[in-house]
Amino acid sequence: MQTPPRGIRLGDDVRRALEAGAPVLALESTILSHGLPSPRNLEVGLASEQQVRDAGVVPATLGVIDGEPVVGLSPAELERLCTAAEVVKVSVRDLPIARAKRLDGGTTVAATAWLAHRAGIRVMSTGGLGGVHRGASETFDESADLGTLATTPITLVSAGVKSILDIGATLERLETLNIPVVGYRTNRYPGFYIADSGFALDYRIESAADAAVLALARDELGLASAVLVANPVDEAKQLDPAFHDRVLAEALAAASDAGITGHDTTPFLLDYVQRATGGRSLEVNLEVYRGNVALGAEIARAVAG
Ligand code: PSU
Ligand code: MN
Repeated sequence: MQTPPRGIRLGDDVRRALEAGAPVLALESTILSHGLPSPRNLEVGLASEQQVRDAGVVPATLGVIDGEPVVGLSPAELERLCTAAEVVKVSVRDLPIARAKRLDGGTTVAATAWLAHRAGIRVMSTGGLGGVHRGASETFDESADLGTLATTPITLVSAGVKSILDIGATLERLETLNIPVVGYRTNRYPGFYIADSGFALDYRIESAADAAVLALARDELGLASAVLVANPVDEAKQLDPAFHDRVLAEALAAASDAGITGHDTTPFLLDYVQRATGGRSLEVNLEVYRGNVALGAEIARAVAG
């Protein structure tokens, strides 16, 4: 591996694994700092890392500590991002600001993918991707995840985007940005809490090995886009679709009433849905995430060959 880029600190396990060409899986931390309630967030952060280790892969949870981007947070650092009062949500545009101001931050999919790629990591798992927000034709609110993934060659496992977003528009933007999306054993784009968002996918893969072949093909062509692997939750474990639609409508109305906009939108809606479903959506969320971590670890092994 090339020397780690300046300005990024690698955890010891991660550095050793990358030097040895051993499989590493990158994990984001906004899902912990801003997506899940405390103390579940820390439990999930630690359990996910253990799940990755049990699969024979080195976990690298990314975050920003005192302004410094860290690839492979220590347990104490993970705890700090899960519990500290002042933890900002750090996307790529926030990295220089966090550094200059020495802030602590949970990294979004965009910032995590970008940093992980710079560190030499090839596979990452998350819960749900950011995307195009409803009403974006007026507000221009589209997650920086999309633009960043267009130029960051990593393989990313997610369960699609949450239905708080405009899923159709998100898929259109992914196409425009030349980002390949494949369903894992499905031709339907998953809707995070539900296995089928109602949108079709053109392509599917059947195995982690297929994902590795796809990443290699991208590399051989000299393309820089991420490869998105869309991994649906088990239908038996999904949120009831009718219940899901009802809560979603309420959450969107509440956000509008409260005048929530910009980067506060995602955390607000997710928190609303969590409370309005009495924790049921949280259980599905965690199930989805476990599934994505498991598949990401498998793909990390396949990619490391
Ligand atoms: N979607 C989720 N859960 C999350 C996020 C997205 O289902 O926690 C987080 C991810 O870190 C993602 C970010 O990268 O929110 C997107 O935020 P924005 O729309 O402000 O770019
Ligand atoms: Mn936004």
